[in-house]
Amino acid sequence: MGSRYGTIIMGPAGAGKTTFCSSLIQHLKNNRRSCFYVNLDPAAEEFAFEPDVDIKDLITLEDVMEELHLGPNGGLIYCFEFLMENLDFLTDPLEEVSDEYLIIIDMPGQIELYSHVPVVPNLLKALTRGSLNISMCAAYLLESTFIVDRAKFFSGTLSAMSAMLMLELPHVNILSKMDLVKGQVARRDLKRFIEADIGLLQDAPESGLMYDHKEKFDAGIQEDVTDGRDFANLNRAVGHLIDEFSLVSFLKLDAQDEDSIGAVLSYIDDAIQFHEAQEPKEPNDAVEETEMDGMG
Ligand SMILES: Nc1nc2c(ncn2[C@@H]2O[C@H](COP(=O)(O)OP(=O)(O)OP(=O)(O)O)[C@@H](O)[C@H]2O)c(=O)[nH]1
Ligand SMILES: [Mg+2]
Repeated sequence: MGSRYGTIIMGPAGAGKTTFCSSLIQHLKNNRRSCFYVNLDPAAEEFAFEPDVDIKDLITLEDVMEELHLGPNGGLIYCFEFLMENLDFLTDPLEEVSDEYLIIIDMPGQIELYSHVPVVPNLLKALTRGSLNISMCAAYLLESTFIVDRAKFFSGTLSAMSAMLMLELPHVNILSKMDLVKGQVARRDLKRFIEADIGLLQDAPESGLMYDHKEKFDAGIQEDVTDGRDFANLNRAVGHLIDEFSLVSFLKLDAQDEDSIGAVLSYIDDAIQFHEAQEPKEPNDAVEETEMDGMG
């Protein structure tokens, strides 16, 4: 069991990561819990809560792009490599954090970071092993509006799965911005998305996943190397891949809804065994007495 506890908030650009961090911090405050907020997005500008450690105090994306003539993505990778070379910047303050705190790490939205380059896995190894020994849960956010386009949804699901396999950490997948799809999707359909039901890939005429191709094929339009049947087979294979791992399901999140935040937090707490590590705040017998009073 770790001696420190944390969660790292990941997901594509604009998925609602920073908003979720703010709501989570507010929720922890409301429940008299302590948190330690780390911003690792070197391009982030505004925060509802001031980070306790901010990568921008070490390096900013703007400076890197200007001085090294890098684009935004190359610049971001450079920032992370620089962080790895100066890891004390992050690990020294974390050494001071005790086990009552929830460490919250806000990440940038470039998904290459989670799927292509080893910097994030290496960073997480440094945080979860050795003297820091942080018990860490990865939270991967995907925007619920993706549901409207099933191909987009499953492509997002694959990126969540890729992050999950690469990081080898306890992992929760979260469908964010649920308020935006409320009333637009039938409850039964929503359940299928929450469970990432692969049948959705096969019976989705409106998604354009295979019917568009099939129509063109039937009309003799040969613009692709594949025909509709190949495409359907490919979808089925991708579906089976997701299904066989049977790891991908989603928690629903509406960042404005306190109950929703509380529910997601309890999954994260369970995944890192936060509560098991907490010392009872009062002597045991005092707690028992109060319970007895309540029962009488
Ligand atoms: N309706 C709704 N909008 C949200 C919710 N969460 C975030 N947003 C909006 O989505 C936009 C992006 O939110 P951010 O929290 O900045 O997303 P991010 O993932 O941190 O974005 P990057 O750091 O740029 O990758 C903002 O305009 C938010 O106000 C939500 O639960 N509901
Ligand atoms: Mg952000």
